[in-house]
This record gives sequence, C-alpha cells and structure tokens, in this order.
Amino acid sequence: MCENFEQVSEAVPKAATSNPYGPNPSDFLSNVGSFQVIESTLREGEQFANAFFTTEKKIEIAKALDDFGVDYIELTSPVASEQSRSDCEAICKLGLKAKILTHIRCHMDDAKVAVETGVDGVDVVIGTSSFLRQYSHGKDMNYISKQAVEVIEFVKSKGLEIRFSSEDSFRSDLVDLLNIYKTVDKIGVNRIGIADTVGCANPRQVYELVRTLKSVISSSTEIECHFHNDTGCAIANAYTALEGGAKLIDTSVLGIGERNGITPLGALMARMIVSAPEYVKNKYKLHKIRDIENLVADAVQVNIPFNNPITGFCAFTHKAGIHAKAILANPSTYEIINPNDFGLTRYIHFANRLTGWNAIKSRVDQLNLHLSDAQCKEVTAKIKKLGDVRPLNIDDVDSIIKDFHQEVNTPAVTYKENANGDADVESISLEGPSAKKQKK
Ligand code: HCA
Ligand code: CU
Repeated sequence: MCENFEQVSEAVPKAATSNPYGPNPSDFLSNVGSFQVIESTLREGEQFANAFFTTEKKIEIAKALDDFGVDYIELTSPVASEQSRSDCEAICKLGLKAKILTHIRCHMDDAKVAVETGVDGVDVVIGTSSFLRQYSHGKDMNYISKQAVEVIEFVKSKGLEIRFSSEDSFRSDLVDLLNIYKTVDKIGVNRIGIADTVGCANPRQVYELVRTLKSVISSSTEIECHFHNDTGCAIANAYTALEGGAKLIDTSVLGIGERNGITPLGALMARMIVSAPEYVKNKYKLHKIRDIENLVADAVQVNIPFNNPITGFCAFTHKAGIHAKAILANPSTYEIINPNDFGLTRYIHFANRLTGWNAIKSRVDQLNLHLSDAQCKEVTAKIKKLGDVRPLNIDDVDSIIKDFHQEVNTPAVTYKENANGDADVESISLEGPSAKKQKK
C-alpha cells in the first residue's frame, strides 16, 4: 500500500426508513409531505404565447388533470370573454373530484360574474408592488384593502372558497404586504396567496417570506404560492415554500404560462416524489403524467423539452460505461427517481464511444447471443474504435456484435495433407477471431 495513503472510514448507508431528502425536522411547519396542487393550465397556461384551447380541449385537459389527482383546477376569469365564461360553466358541470376555481381581479364587477358560474371557489388577485400600483391599476394600499374586504365578504356570502393574493409579492413593500394579509385574514379567507409574478425570487427569500406570513396569519389560513420561472427557480421556490409552511402550489402542465411560465406539474412531481415518496405515489396517478404532457404539448404545439424531468427523451438514459455498469448492477447508483413509478423505463445508451463492456454485454443478451466476458470486451473495443470515427446508432452496434458473433462461432478448421496428397481436417476450433489470428 502507498505510504501516503490514509485509511478513511466508509459511510454506512442509512437505514431505509430515513430519507435524507424528506422534510427537514427543523422546518416544523413544513407541508412537504402534505402539499396540494392548484393546477392552472387552464388559467395561467392560457396566457402562454401559443395557447388557444377550444371548449372540448379544455374539458379534455380538465378531466385528465382531475384523473391525475390534482386538488384544484383554476380557470380563466369569466369576464375575460364570453366563451371563457361559458367554458367555465361547462367545466363546473362536469362533476369532477377536483375543486374548480376561477381567477379574477379584485373587483366587484368580476366577483359578481364569477360567483354565478358554478365554481367552488374564487382566486382574487391585485397588484401590490409599487410598479403595478403606479403603472397598472394606479390604486393605493388603502383602496386595495377596502376593495379586498368588499370582494372577500361578497364571495364568502355565496358560500364559496376564497383566496386573496398579492401580485408581484416579492417586489412589494413588506409592511404593505403584512398589513393587507392581516386585514384579509381577520375577516377570514381560506387561503392567502403570494405570487412571484416576474420570477425574481430565490428559494431563501421565499422561505423567509412564507415563514414571516405564517407568523402573522391565523393557523387555519393556508398559504398558496405561485412562482414564475424567469430565472429558473420555479421548482426550487415551490419546494422551499412548502418547507416554510405554504400548503398549495400553483402549477401548469409543462409550466406553460406568461413568458416562460410557472412551476411545471411534472417537474414538481419529480421533486416531491424524492422528498415525500409515499404521499406522492398514493395521491397522484403518476403514470398519467406523460399522456397529460403530450395532450397539452399537442394542444399548444410545442415539443416536450429534451431535458424535461421525468418525460424528457433522455431523462432515464444512461450513457457512459461507468454509469451503465453501475445502473445494470443497481439502478439507484445513478437514479434518484425510479422511472417505473411514472410508467416509464430506463435506457442504456450503448451506441457510443463512451460505452463499456457491461453495457455491450447486456445488449448481447438482449440480442439473444452468447459471448464470453472476454469476447464482450473484444467486441466493445471494436465498437469504441468505430465510435471514435463517427456517431453510432443502434444498428451499427448490432451489426458489429452480430458479425463478431458469427466470426467467433464459425469454426476455425486446419488441414493436413494425407498420404494421397489430399487435405484432411486436422482440427476444428471455436476459439474466436483473436485465437485464429494468433495461429497465423
Ligand atoms: C398575472 C397574474 C398572476 C397571478 C398569480 C396569482 C401572477 O397573470 O400576472 O393569482 O397567484 O403571476 O402574478 O398569474
Ligand atoms: Cu402568473
């Protein structure tokens, strides 16, 4: 042993019951293992550049989301257009398990139309940042408070759920925010919402705001969070919001929404199955996620991104020889998510120069051929050699394997001359091409 080598103790794998990615005990308000989804493909998602949903498509999407198991489905405001109003009514009549919400401005005109549609609840929003107060609706915080109280009391008087949210929460003055939330909490709301409308927030800011809000609202009021993805934090922000004690996350399928959208439903499931596996597997029909994403991708004419969590074409593809070897021995070596939980399968990418003989051996087995380990190593070397020259496809590899297999299974025959001067068979061997080469 090398003199400079210092022996280190090996980490013993933790007991199967302790999940290092589960809720952190210090987050004593955490809802990581009890979160709910407000699915907004049919509201925020309608604001995606390519989106146009016919009534039939909305119904198909609503049914698919309901079947998947989302808790709420949020629909475009009925005052947005006449068709939006009648589509909202049509979806309310479907009798879905998920509660149906519509999303309105904090205005009595909108609220009066919303409560007549048959929805289970109303999500109310108003801009509170100085940007929006100055350049959008032009109202001050006193006006916002008065308006909020009137709309909330009205919606509640109709026996519907009510959520009050500030738009652009992370660029709003904290004192203003706490005041407005305290006001609406005092009169009673089911949920208060915070929205990262421009996608500027980072996970720590989210955690802090959620914890601060938790400390000023009553324990029966839940916190709902809405995160835009402009800086790529929408999934992480959703997760830390739950750690901080938020209960509900707004999602859309593939994350579609204004600009580059919000927390994607599928990606949130990827995050949450790692942290709360039993809860997620029991609550949501995870194997439906691919169909739902395809449904929405088709409807808005986009492709599923190649690097999408779960459904990206290479999400469960293992390439380098070292990875492939370990995956074949135990998939947990390089997978934190089991593709089977989503009705999917893993794939070993063996047609490339980074491949290793274990991956090739497994391909040989799939082809129902028989090669020894030494022979697999030999054919792997051939594959890598060609892989250095040009990209390979599966057919390339399969033909190299098949040619090699045929070669090693073609008997090497040697002859000797008999007394009559004719050739007699001296020996037949199946030692493979390298053996043959050596004899020459
Ligand atoms: C918008 C509004 C909103 C509302 C979010 C919410 C946002 O379209 O700008 O009601 O929670 O991102 O602020 O989607
Ligand atoms: Cu939004």
